[in-house]
Amino acid sequence: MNILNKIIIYFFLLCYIFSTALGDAPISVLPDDTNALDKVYIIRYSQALSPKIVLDRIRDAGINYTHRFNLEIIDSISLKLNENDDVIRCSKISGIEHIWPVRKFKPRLFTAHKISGVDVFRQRTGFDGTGIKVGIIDNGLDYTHPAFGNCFKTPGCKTQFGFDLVGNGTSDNPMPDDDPLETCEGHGTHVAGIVAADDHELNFTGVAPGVTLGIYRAIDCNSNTVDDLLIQGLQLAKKDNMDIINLSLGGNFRGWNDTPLGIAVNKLADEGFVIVVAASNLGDEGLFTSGDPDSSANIISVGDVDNIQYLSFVLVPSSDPKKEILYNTDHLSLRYRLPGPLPIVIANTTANLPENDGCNSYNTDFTNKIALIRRGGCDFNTKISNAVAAGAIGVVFYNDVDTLIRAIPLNETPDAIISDVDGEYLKQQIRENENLTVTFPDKMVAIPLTNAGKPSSESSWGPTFEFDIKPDLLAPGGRIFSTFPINLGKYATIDGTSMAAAYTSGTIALYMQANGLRRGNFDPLKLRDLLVYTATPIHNTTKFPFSVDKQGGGLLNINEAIKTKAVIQPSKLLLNDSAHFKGTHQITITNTGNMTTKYTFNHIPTPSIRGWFNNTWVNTDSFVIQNHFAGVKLSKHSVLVRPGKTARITVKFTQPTNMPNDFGIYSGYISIKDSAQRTTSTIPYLGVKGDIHKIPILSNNPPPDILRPSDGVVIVKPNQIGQFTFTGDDFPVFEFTLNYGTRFLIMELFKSGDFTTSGFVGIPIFQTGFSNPSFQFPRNGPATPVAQKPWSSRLVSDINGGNVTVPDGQYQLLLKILRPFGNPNNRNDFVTWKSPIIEIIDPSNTSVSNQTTTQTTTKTGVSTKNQWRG
Ligand SMILES: *[C@@H]1O[C@H](CO)[C@@H](O)[C@H](O)[C@H]1NC(C)=O
Ligand SMILES: *[C@@H]1O[C@H](CO)[C@@H](O)[C@H](O)[C@H]1NC(C)=O
Ligand SMILES: *[C@@H]1O[C@H](CO)[C@@H](O)[C@H](O)[C@H]1NC(C)=O
Ligand SMILES: *[C@@H]1O[C@H](CO)[C@@H](O)[C@H](O)[C@H]1NC(C)=O
Ligand SMILES: *[C@@H]1O[C@H](CO)[C@@H](O)[C@H](O)[C@H]1NC(C)=O
Ligand SMILES: *[C@@H]1O[C@H](CO)[C@@H](O)[C@H](O)[C@H]1NC(C)=O
Ligand SMILES: *[C@@H]1O[C@H](CO)[C@@H](O)[C@H](O)[C@H]1NC(C)=O
Ligand SMILES: *[C@@H]1O[C@H](CO)[C@@H](O)[C@H](O)[C@H]1NC(C)=O
Ligand SMILES: *[C@@H]1O[C@H](CO)[C@@H](O)[C@H](O)[C@H]1NC(C)=O
Ligand SMILES: *[C@@H]1O[C@H](CO)[C@@H](O)[C@H](O)[C@H]1NC(C)=O
Ligand SMILES: *[C@H]1O[C@H](CO)[C@@H](O)[C@H](O)[C@H]1NC(C)=O
Repeated sequence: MNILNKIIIYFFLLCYIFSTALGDAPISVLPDDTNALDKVYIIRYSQALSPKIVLDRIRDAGINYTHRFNLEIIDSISLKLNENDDVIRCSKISGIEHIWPVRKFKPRLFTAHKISGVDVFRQRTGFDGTGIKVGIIDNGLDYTHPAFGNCFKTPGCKTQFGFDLVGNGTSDNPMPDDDPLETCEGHGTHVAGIVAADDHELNFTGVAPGVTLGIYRAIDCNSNTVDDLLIQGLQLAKKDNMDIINLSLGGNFRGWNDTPLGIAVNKLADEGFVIVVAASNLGDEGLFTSGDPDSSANIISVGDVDNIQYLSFVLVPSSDPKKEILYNTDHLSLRYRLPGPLPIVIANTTANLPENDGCNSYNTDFTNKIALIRRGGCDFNTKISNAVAAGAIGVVFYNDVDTLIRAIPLNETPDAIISDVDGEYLKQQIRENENLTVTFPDKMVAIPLTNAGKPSSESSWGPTFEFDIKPDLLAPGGRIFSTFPINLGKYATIDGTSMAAAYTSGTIALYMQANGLRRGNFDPLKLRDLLVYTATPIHNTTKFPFSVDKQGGGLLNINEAIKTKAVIQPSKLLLNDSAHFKGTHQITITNTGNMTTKYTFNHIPTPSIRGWFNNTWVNTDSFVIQNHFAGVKLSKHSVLVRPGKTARITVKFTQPTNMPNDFGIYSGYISIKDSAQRTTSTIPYLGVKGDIHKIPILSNNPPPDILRPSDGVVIVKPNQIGQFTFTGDDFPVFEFTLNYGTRFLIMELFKSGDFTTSGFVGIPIFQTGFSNPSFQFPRNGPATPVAQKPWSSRLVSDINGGNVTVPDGQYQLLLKILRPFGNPNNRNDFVTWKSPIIEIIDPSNTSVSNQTTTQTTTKTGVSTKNQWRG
């Protein structure tokens, strides 16, 4: 390394200097401390070592720890340490290569079917997934449900593998045991049902009822999980030799994939496992909301489409056994826990009901009765709690407007909603007969959905920060009926990309069985490609499909996947942004059929999506959708290909001419019609209009600032002075808004006004006990406007990697953010911000400053302003 380079790195990546000079392992800091488990870390070691050697070295260094898991697939262990600074000591141990805090996830499981030809395929072929092993990493399974045979690991049982990584503990303090039975929450039972239910009671089957299940319980009863549990789940699924591994976390939009979880899923995909991951459920939050690990390159990321219909149920009043009142519910607990007949009472008998019926506690006694309550005024759960407190065993809501809504949120108490008209009818019946009862018979009525077969609103928009097309495809996920733990109602109807991922896992099982595929005898990436180009683009209007950015290849289509005899590479054409525009692509098509065929090529454009206005990302409802299309030139319009032969065509794209350079997305498909097989493949393409490198990655609206949590004072102006004693809440919180994800962000402290080496003081040690560099921030946007980093102690790491307490005095923070596609060794690739002056004062002498803090503004509601979505 030449001297100049050394100096540049010294200036711009001080912490790297001490990592490389002293061999310390980099410690990644999370963008938000609230997402980390306290003092729990994933520690990656060099491949030559083993967990035991590393644990010995850590103990020999005098560090106390509690061992959590060995994560061999990523050459790592996870530990809980005793002291904050133990992590810094760990980073100095030889053989340790990287340390990550363990992130907490709150998978958005329930942001609340029959489409895509699976029925037809099963009827026609008789395939049901027999012989294929599907590993489900979720929150367990109520295998006592008749749909799963009330068995576990016994001969002939559907569930042959499994483990409980959480046990009677929580994700923070797991107490693993052998039995992944789950009766507390329901998500795992629901997705397992979508894959594999075989229920003779309601004649309900999952997509592939013949598969063998492996159930790895890694999410606790409060719907929390953490990285190391999920990775451990992946590892067990690998050990049990699952063919398909399915994982879902509708996470925060980080769009990067070199997190521990991202590394783990890519590794398993490389080893031949099919990994199916739910796209995030952030569809409302605009462009670039692909998550982690669903942004990983080699996995199948699945978004969802709404079902064509959903199931309503009926209740019958004793006054008229022929009267069937339709009710909707997310889970069928009225039917299965309270079939009736049960007395029903009007909860509030006041004549003119206020808006907020049931929002306060009752004086009446509803013991062993169903309470009839009007909707409105407060949330359903509040009303249910009040009714339950008065003794009610179930609640029937009636609507306050003239419709029947699809569902009400899940609750432990059996509940349902009926229309306002039926509500008034029931009230009349009760007034006429104080002993009126209702029954909840076993009857379902299918109600069509208006958005049937269209992409669901909750399904995230891509692309990834590196312009990959994600999701890869869509599958049914909106309003999906499936199994549920018996004690929670036995069946439920739920929405989400999780359901779509489960649906895809089941469909892949059918495909694998039909083609004799097993792990090891095929390339999962080629299978992913096949599913992408045989998926069917979903049309919004008769002319145009929805943007590729929403639907990837389109709706999963097993019949096309089975039928096609075209092997096409690549399955996605990535055009990048305007600065790195890649306009020329070659497509190869191999005819694996036994007939000569003619392939005919066409261009199907999709409307452009713009979501960046006034220097900020807007939410999806403010998108501008226009007919800006790429120009496409094909080297041939058709080609004859004999059996076993390969054709090549060249596609030359030009960017849409009339589209502004404001980071909008243009996209479309190249379709390939096969005359002999009568199949059509579609290859999605996508580009970003504009130069993302030039995006103002650090927003000036709002500008970065320093916040004092104790009084909400915000210090913004460059020459302002913020005084801090670092006692109690009196410390600075750095706030900034990122308009794009960054791979690398670092904060350094300098003596006020001196940003040279001589002014360098150190790198602040943040709450979780260690210093920068911080990797991989997501972008901000209306839903998560600001990133915050609280610096709560006076500690910084110094040039030797040791810690020092900053003496009283005046300092400034330098925030450095690597631009998109920037080179961390090039100073010009960083955007920087110099903070207002931070004056550290002795708490015993609070009047040392000669200058008073001026021009401050006060923020209210500080703590609510920046919660990263979990
Ligand atoms: C480790 O824990 C033991 C027992 O709790 C304690 O005696 C010892 O001082 C601890 N060592 C360190 C380095 O913290
Ligand atoms: C800082 O260093 C001192 C002495 O080297 C050590 O006692 C202390 O535990 C360290 N604290 C942190 C947070 O690293
Ligand atoms: C977990 O808790 C249940 C109920 O309290 C108990 O029956 C079971 O034995 C516990 N399991 C383990 C492994 O401790
Ligand atoms: C399930 O199917 C069987 C045989 O087709 C039929 O007899 C039974 O009534 C069905 N049950 C339900 C709940 O539809
Ligand atoms: C019942 O309605 C009356 C007004 O009509 C209201 O004052 C009272 O709070 C309601 N009771 C409950 C428990 O909501
Ligand atoms: C309701 O039931 C109670 C108790 O069984 C009985 O005393 C009362 O007469 C009944 N009321 C009517 C209207 O049938
Ligand atoms: C769907 O088409 C309608 C009518 O042209 C258009 O207004 C709307 O923006 C389109 N939606 C999407 C998501 O493309
Ligand atoms: C061609 O393939 C079809 C279906 O794959 C098969 O039925 C047929 O026998 C094959 N024909 C020849 C000549 O191999
Ligand atoms: C951009 O800002 C201008 C001026 O405040 C406003 O009129 C316009 O509606 C904004 N555009 C969008 C898309 O928000
Ligand atoms: C405060 O004023 C004194 C005397 O005027 C000066 O020596 C000192 O440096 C000042 N301190 C600060 C923090 O500005
Ligand atoms: C995989 O699919 C969904 C979505 O990722 C996820 O919620 C579920 O837990 C996973 N398990 C199964 C079988 O699908």
